[in-house]
Amino acid sequence: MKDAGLIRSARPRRLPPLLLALLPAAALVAALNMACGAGTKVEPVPDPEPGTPEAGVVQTPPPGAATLEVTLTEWAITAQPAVAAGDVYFLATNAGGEAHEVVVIKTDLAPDALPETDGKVPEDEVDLIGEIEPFSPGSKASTVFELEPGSYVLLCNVVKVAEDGEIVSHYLEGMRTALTVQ
Ligand SMILES: [Cu+2]
Repeated sequence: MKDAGLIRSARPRRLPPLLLALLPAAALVAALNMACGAGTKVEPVPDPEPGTPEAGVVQTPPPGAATLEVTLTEWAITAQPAVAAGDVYFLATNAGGEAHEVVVIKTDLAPDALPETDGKVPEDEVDLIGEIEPFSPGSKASTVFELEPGSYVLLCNVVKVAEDGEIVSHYLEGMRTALTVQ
């Protein structure tokens, strides 16, 4: 600092810890405001689920596993229609603007014919294999399931309740697709 002598008597230019802690949140709010366009008032939308979904975690596929790439958007879940039985490495990409999940169900029912209550497929009333928990837009997540031959459905079981009470069911909006394991 070549001009240190000039400000020797000045107090250190450091922000109080509380302000420092608030800076990231303030930057985020500013970024969100910008994303919504200048002059747009941002109304907070309550989230029925605790916490905000985080970015997905991608693991290395185990040797010998078949890979199934899954893409999530509003409102579709897409994947190749068939995959080989055994270890299946699910690699999911959230290409949408909201958090989504991947639920794997073994069923002979059509993807749009599963039981449904208040927009959700009751996971205790179906043969649930497992799921990738909701993860944030723009990220990827992976998991491995050992699948036997048969018919399956992949779906997103997220249900959002807006401030006005309107229910948005990702399943009912169309986030469901069939998968055949051979
Ligand atoms: Cu979804």
